[in-house]
Amino acid sequence: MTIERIELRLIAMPLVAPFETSFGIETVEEHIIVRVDGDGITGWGECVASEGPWYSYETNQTAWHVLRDFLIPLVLENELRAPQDFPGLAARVRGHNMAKAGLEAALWDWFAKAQNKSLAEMFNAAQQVDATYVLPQEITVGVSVGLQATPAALVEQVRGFLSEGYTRIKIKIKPQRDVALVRALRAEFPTIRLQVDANSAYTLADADIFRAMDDANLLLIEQPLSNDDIFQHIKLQRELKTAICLDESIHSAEDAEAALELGACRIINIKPGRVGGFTQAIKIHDLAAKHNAPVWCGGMLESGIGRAGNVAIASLPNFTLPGDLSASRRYYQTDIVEPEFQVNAQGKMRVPTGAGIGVEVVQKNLDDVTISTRMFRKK
Ligand code: OSB
Ligand code: MG
Repeated sequence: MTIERIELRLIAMPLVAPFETSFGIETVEEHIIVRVDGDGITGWGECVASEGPWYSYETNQTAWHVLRDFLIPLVLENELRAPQDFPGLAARVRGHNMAKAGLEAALWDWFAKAQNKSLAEMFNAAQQVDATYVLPQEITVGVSVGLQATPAALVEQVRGFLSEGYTRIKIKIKPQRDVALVRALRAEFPTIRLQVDANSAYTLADADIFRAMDDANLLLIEQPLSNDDIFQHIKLQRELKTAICLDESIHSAEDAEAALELGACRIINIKPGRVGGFTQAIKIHDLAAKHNAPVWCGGMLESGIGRAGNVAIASLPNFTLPGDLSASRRYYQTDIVEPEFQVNAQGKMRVPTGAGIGVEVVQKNLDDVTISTRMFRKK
C-alpha cells in the first residue's frame, strides 16, 4: 500500500451563468485537481481554493505552493495506513485548509477504492432502519442562487429552480440588496424552505436589517458578520429568533465547539475544504450532533470530483438540512465525471454506491479544462 505518484492540475471550468456574491462575481471556476496513484489504484480530490483571496485567504497559487513544497512531500516520504493519518502529518502546516483538504480527499478516494468501499461507507454514513444499518440511497439537496440584477429576475430564477425539483432555496444578500429580496420571494413563494447568505458583508450596526427579516420564516441566516468572528455573532444571535448559521467563521471542530457553546450560531455549514478535509468535517458533524445542532453541506461550485465527496459526507445522519449540492448542469455545461450529478423532481440526489467517489473521471473532459499539470514521484 504505497502512493508512488501525485499529480496536480489547475483547471478552469466556465460556469453556465455568472455567480454573484457579496464578495464578487465568478464566471470561470478555477480549482486544483489532485490525483494520487499507487498499487494500480487512482484517487481523485479537488481543492476548492479560487483565483483570488475573497472567500478565504487561500488562492490557487497559495494552495499549489503549499501542496508542492510541503504537503505532497509529506505524503511521498511517509507511509500512510489510512486517510485519517494525513491530518496529523499535515498539522505542522498552519492553516491552508483547502490545500490540505484537496490532497486528503484524493487519499480518501484511494483508500476507499483499495478496500472496494464507497466514500459514504468509509464515512460510516449507514443509518439504522429497523434491525439493520443501511446507507442512504439519496439525499435532499438545495440550490444557492447568486445575486441577480433585479428582485423580479431573482423571483424568476427561483421559480425555475423550484420547477426543476429543488425544495430548498438559498439566496445571496449584500447591503442594499437584502430585505427587499426576501420580501419579493416571500410574496411569491410564502412557504418554500428559504435561507439567506451574506458572506460576511455586514456589521453589528446592521442588526436592524436582520430584525427586518426575522419574521420571514427563514431556515437560517448564513454568515452575516465578519469572517472568523465568533464574538459579534453571539450578540447578533441574541437579538434574533432566526437561527444564525456560520460558514466562514468555522475552520475546525474547536471553532464549532466555541460557536455552539457560546451561542454564536445554532446551525453549521460544513464545507470539507474550509475545515481541512473529511476527517475534520466528520468531527464537526459529530460534535454538532452532541449539541443538537443541525449541519448541512456547503458548496464551492465544485466539479463532479469534489461534489462526489460532498454528497457522500452529506449522507451522514446529522446532515439534516439540505446542502448546497446541485446538479452538475446547474454549474457546468459539461462535468468532468460520469455519470453527472442529477436532481430528481422531488429535489433529491442519488449518493454514488461504487468504490471511492463512485463516479468516473472523463479524461478527455479533464484534459479539455486543464491549464497546467505537474507530476511528483516517490524518491
Ligand atoms: O458562501 O456558501 C458560500 C460559492 C462560492 C463561495 C462561497 C459560497 C458559495 C455558494 C455556492 O454559496 C454553493 C454551491 O456550490 O452551490
Ligand atoms: Mg456561505
